[in-house]
Amino acid sequence: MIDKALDGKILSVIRKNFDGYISSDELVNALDVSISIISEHIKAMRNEGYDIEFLPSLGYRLISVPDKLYPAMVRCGLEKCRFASEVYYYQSTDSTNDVAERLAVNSDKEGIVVIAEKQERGRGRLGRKWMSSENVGIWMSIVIRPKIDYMNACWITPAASVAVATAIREVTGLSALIKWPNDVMIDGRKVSGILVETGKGNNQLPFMILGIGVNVNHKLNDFPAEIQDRSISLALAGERNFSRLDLVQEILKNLEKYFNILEEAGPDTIVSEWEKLSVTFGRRIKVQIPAGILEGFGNGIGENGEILIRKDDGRIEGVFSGDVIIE
Ligand code: BT5
Repeated sequence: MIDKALDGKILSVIRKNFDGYISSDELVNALDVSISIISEHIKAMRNEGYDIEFLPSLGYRLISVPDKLYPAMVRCGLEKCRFASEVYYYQSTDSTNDVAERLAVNSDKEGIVVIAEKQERGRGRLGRKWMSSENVGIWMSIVIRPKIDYMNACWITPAASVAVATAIREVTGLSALIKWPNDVMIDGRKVSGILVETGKGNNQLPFMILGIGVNVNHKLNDFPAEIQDRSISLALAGERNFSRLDLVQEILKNLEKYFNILEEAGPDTIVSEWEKLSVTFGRRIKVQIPAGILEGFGNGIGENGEILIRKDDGRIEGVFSGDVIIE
């Protein structure tokens, strides 16, 4: 029986020496297990797509990792990140939010991460579908237990949007912007969506599930025809593929950063980052609300996370739920 946790340890030791070799003796000393167990693991890892070279005179060297979001790779270097305490991986599942919720109900842990290469029933808000093609995107849910009071719960989605847009900018250099309430856009098309759901555990402790979808290496045909004109992937925008692993890790690091700031200092930083990244700030927009359509100029975000619209009569109106349409 292969102990998968050892994969992560082997990876982090070999990865530290990314440019060089690590001898069998050094691996044995660092991991405190026998060389036969280590070589058995390395064989299994090669079968999963890791390219690990071995030269008898020098030892092991990591040449490349597979384009998969395996837990050992996601956690490598993030061992202390509060949003990567446990990582669960599926080739395919219904919705990572549902899996995360089942795990959260029986646990009091924060930072349980569920990742799937494909979702059969990925969802957005209000029962909408989220298209989750296989092996090209990030379909991930994180159990969060933010230490904030009820009044600040409205900042969870903006904080997550800032974290995702910032991570995309850092890894790809692309100009990702935020469209209220939960979209990340590039070139006016949606590249990422965020879905926050709440629940209560068997221990009565409340939790939130932060579901994040990012279109990474999709070609146009990976999107169903009905959303091709509104969607984009990072690869389509940047004209090259990007590492989903780098993006996942950067998103988790930025989530930790912005949630820590939110908890320690309140929403001011989230508001200013959000306004810097907002696609609607100062632009003419329409907002679809249950009562119809509201028109005006985007005027930022209010103190309870609502979008502010300056109407043509000069009055400012706040909208708490709806969808923004940019003219
Ligand atoms: C969202 O909802 O944007 C939230 C999406 C959250 C998806 C993640 S993936 C991991 C986790 N597990 C889940 O089951 N969900 C979360 P909303 O704002 O309601 O937008 C939904 C709309 O976006 C749809 O009605 C489509 O028009 C459009 N859409 C669907 N799939 C898309 C995609 N892959 N890329 C761009 N737009 C898409």
